[in-house]
This record gives sequence, structure tokens and C-alpha cells, in this order.
Amino acid sequence: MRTFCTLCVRGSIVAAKTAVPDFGAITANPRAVEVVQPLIDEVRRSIMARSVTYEEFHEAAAFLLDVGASGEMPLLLDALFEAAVDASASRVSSASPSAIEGPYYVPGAPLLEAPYVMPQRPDEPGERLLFTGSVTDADGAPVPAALLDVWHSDATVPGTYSNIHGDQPDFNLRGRLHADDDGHFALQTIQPVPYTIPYEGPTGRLLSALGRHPWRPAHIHVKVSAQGYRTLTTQIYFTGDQYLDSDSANAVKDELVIPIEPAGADHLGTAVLRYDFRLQPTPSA
Ligand code: MBD
Ligand code: FE
Repeated sequence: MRTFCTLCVRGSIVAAKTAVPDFGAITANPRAVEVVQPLIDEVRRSIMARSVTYEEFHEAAAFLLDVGASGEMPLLLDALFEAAVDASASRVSSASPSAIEGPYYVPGAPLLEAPYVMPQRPDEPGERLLFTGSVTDADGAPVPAALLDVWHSDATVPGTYSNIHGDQPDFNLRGRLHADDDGHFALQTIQPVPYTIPYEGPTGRLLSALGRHPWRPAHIHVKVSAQGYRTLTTQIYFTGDQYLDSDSANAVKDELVIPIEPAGADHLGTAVLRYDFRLQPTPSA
């Protein structure tokens, strides 16, 4: 290795290719010092306390390279940490409960026209489901022109998402709809089923090494937005799902677990899921 003094040639200084910053004038980013430094310190302590070996250190490096190369970085971060970010961000809120967005939101889903029917294949598998409810403010008043952006997996086991997993048409089971002037909405769709995050990639292997399965309980993702209100990103889960207590993304909140009303004469033979969203005004400037 002859990398030490790249600016010296037989004792004389040659011109640097680029101007080298004055590292004596570095100003720290206080937030990095506050958040990242303790994280680094904790990893160092853990290495010492658990006698981490070189072999394990190199395994960790190979794992991170694999996460990057596989494109699973957003998945890994969402599975491990997004629920904590959501819990932190929603600590003071008058809105109904939020939930993580996850890695599979795609902007620009079809803007539907009433009566709302989710884009689906002619032979879309799964139980018919009417997803209905309202969008109001904290006082129960309808929020004008509220837009719901809804996306969920299909009902093949395990569920898969269009635009992500291949064999569905683009934007299948993804759609945007407006609540009406009374704040009500109703969307005809199918009931998604439990989903596994990819288990053959590095994220799945890490979960497995930690003794965790890759399943998420069935869920419907919703982003609710309206002028003058904070966008609410959330998920609705279904009562009785076998993975509510062991969600691989740790993201279930009890208030978001809703019983599906079985098909009955009063709703034309379709099971019903009712949920009322409550939005929080944006802080006035
Ligand atoms: C999902 O569908 C999801 O919602 C999350 C949080 C992670 C992976 C896939
Ligand atoms: Fe999801």
C-alpha cells in the first residue's frame, strides 16, 4: 500500500486535484449528534458486551450489502422501524389512529367515479366486501372533499400487491375515491388475506434468525387527505385474523382491528367493513 501521502512527490507538495475542505471548520449536525451518535455508541457497547467476532462482523457487512443489492432496504426499514416512527409521530393527534404506510404504496391510483368499485380482474378471487364509513373532523362534522386513497393485496394466499409482485394488472385493487358531501363513502372491493413479506431475501432471513415468521395480518391501507387537514395514513385489520398478535411489521393497533359484518339481506349479500376516519386540522400558520 502506498496511499499515505498522495500530495507528496519526493518530498515536494504537488497541487491537489480538488480543493480539500477545511476540516477544522466542520459544524456538527446537532440532530445527528442527538440521534445517531447514541445509536453508534449502543452498537459498540453491544459488540463488546456480546463478544462479537470478526466472522460475525463480516456477516453483518455481507447482510447489509445483500439488503442493498436486493432492493429490500425500504422493506427492512418499514418492517423493523416504521411502527416506532408512526408511534412517535402520532403521539399528539386528534385524528383517528394512524398506521405505517409500508413499502407498497404507489401514487397515482385510478380516480374512481361513484358508485365506487375497486379496479379488479373479471375473475378477481376473494370474498366481496363493502368498505364503508365516513370522514369527519374531531367534532364529527363532515370534511369537505375528503379523498381516500385505498390499496390492498389480493386474496390469493399469501396476498400480493399489484405494481409490486408481477401477475396482476397495474393498479389492480388500488383506487382513489371522494367522500360525499355528508362525509360518507362506500367502496365495493374484495377482502384481502394475510400477506407474507418476502421471506427468501435478507429481510425474511433476518426475521427468521430472530425466530419471527414473515406474515402480516390481512389489512386495507388507506390515506385520507383533504385541504386544511393532515393526511392520515392508516390500515384497517380484521377481527379474528390469526396474525394480529405476531405481525412481522409490529404495526397492529387494537383500535384498527374491526369486525367484518357478515353478508346479510340489508347489504345485498356483501360483507361490510365500517370505519369512520377522523382528521386533524393542519396547524394554522
Ligand atoms: C406490507 O404490505 C406492509 O403493509 C408492510 C408494513 C410491510 C410489508 C408489506
Ligand atoms: Fe400492506
